[in-house]
Amino acid sequence: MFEYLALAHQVPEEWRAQSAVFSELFFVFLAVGTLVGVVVVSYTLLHLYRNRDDGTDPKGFEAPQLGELPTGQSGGKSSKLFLSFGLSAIIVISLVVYSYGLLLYVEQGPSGDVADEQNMEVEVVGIQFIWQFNYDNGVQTTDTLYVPQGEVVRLAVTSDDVWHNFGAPELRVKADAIPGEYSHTWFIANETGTYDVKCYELCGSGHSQMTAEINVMEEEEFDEWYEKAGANVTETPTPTPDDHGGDEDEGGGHGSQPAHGDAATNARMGVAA
Ligand SMILES: [Cu+2]
Repeated sequence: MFEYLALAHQVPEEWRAQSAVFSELFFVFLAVGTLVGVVVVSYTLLHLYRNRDDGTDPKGFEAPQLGELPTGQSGGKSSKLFLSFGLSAIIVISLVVYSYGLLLYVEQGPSGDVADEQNMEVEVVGIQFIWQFNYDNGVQTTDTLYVPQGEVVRLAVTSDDVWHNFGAPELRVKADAIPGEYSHTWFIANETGTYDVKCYELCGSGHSQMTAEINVMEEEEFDEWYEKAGANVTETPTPTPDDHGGDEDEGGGHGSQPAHGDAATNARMGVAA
């Protein structure tokens, strides 16, 4: 629950990861909801007790009249009513403004000079039933997206055949993969390691096997891999969706995968065929 507090010191405020933003939204809504709930339930219980039927005649009790707002009454009833309306309005409007501001940030991603320098864009292509990743330097990988730690990774997600949905739950990343168009999203991974990717749109018989992983590497390690892989690329970079050729992996990109990736890729290809 307090994950976002721990993350806050690692990256500047305007650089917060989507996962941190969503954790904060969740925490704030949970806290406000709990507080309001406790107040409302306590108030209800208190009045249940105070106005219990103890056998005496309730003197001075003004029952609410159907269809009439108690505006004409002076004192307690009407002011309490409008106080509760007012408080509710303030809480709801504040939450709307607050969430809208945060969600705008999630839509656009970090901005500013630093963010412009330290970001990379990868094209993600969903193909029955694999995920393919195309980097700016022409490198193409299948099943594993390699990214550097602590950098803004922008994804342009599309599909080569049917509708898919690219999702990495731990990073709070999710984007539709629709043929002929691009969905844009981004993430920052603050810790190295691997994160699961799944397809979240039923896309055919191999849907459940349409998985991949995001491998977050230390920056130097990533740069080394990126350069090495880039040097092996002989074909023209940035293939158009028509170039993907269905299940067939392209020559240049295939060689760029680390050795352990090949076995997994071939296994997946077997499934897809
Ligand atoms: Cu799919």
